Amino acid sequence: MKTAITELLGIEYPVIQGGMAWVAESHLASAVSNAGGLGLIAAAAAPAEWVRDQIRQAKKMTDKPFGVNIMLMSPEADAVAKVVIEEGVQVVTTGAGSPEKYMADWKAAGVKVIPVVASTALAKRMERCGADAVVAEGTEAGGHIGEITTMALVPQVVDAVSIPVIAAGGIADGRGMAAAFMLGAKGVQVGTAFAASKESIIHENYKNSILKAKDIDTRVTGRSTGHPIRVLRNDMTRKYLELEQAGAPFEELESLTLGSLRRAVQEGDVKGGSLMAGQSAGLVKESLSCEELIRGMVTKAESLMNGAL
Ligand code: TUI
Repeated sequence: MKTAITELLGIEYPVIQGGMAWVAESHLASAVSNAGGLGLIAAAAAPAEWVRDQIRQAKKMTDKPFGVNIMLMSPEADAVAKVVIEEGVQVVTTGAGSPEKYMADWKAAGVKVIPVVASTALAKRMERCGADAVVAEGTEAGGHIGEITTMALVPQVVDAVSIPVIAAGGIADGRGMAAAFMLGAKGVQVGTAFAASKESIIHENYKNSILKAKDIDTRVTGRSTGHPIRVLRNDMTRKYLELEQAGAPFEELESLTLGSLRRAVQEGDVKGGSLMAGQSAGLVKESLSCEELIRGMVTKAESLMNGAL
């Protein structure tokens, strides 16, 4: 399946993995890359040396291209921005901010840069400062989100820029992939379905929560604090949303979520943890290998499009 994204990244299928904090580490990233997509290691708020180690681990497990996702609100972002250059990482995706200040150094080092955007304004700014492509991420996605739906955002970003656009948010199968192509995207970013995949290292409890989730089971915490985060509903979100509704101070809300993603991923705390997941969780019914997932998506999308690509 050849598109501007497979050509840009030198990969077989136009499927990139979401940069999921605590979830997207070297095993998952190398599995996605070995299956013909683009795997990503999520730097999240981790120390830069952890990211370096993960890059080296991934290189041992795959000889295909993979990338690093940099969360721009992290205090380690400057250090991680250097590590990706030092380690010869081929692709960087970014989230939760604008990567403008790193762009010149990355471009000079030959790193392909694909910022995740949630608006046409940021997409245009990213194109102007040299981005190779953008991920247009709709509000259906898990984790930190924007306001606009994938269906409305993707074609508007496609019209706003001339670089290739990757659609994200709510895509977990070949139908979503075909729909994304119809909106003008040249690739898709998939998060939740990879988090639930066989190679994903997340705790079984977290995986099972994704597999059991129904369409209406996600909630958005932190709208009032300016950091909206989509997660699966549980005791934590019930408490959080009650407090948020009652106008609780920022510190009290923060105390509920501090360390909560790590507790979900590593300890399987599905009651008090932050089970970040997108609205596509209701579509994810079994834990497939990354290869089964990608092959299945691509085969279905191709048959739906009937050779239209
Ligand atoms: O970044 C994500 N998703 C994430 S990051 C994350 S880690 C985190 N944990 C706790 C609090 C905050 C973050 C979990 N999930 N997706 C990409 C994304 N970026 N979605 C939306 C945006 C975004 C939003 C505003 C990008 C830029 C932006 O404004 C930047 C500007 O300067 O205009």
